[in-house]
Amino acid sequence: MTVSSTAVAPVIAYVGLGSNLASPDEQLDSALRALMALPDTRVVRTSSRYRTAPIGYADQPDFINAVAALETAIPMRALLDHLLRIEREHGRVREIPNGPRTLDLDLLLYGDERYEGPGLTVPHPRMHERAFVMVPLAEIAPRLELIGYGNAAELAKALAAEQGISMLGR
Ligand code: PH2
Ligand code: MG
Ligand code: MG
Repeated sequence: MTVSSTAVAPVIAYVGLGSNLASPDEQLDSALRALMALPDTRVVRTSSRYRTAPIGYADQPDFINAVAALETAIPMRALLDHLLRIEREHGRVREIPNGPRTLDLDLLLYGDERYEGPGLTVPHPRMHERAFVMVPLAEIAPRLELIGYGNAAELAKALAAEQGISMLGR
């Protein structure tokens, strides 16, 4: 399938980054370079890195997580295709759902658009319940409002108190 890449008016998109295999910090360094190389895109904020306990499937190493804000004119589905390509270029293989991975890039938000289609729901349907997403997101966008769930900083504070997460710095 080909997805139209005709540039759209720039939006701020938020991307969640995660890795728990094969030198996670280097995976995130390399993934950020790949995001910076995207056409019609500027990486405008990147959060600190966080060490986070695995959620969903417990028997795997801790993750390193972060969130990046992109100002991008790439249409939403084309941006998803880029994220999946970058994951593949980092050796991502899809085995166990929620299982260990070299690189996970999740499209969390795309402007204020709401979208439900094959393989993609925006806003990301579980982001509001995950400290490993909300804490780095709130670090770079504390005043963001998640429709139906409230303010990013307040959500992050509540989730951080109940799930394991610790800041590692850059
Ligand atoms: N990603 C998942 C499932 N569980 N847990 C942590 N701590 N960090 C993740 O990025 C993560 C997870 C599915 O993508
Ligand atoms: Mg994910
Ligand atoms: Mg993913």
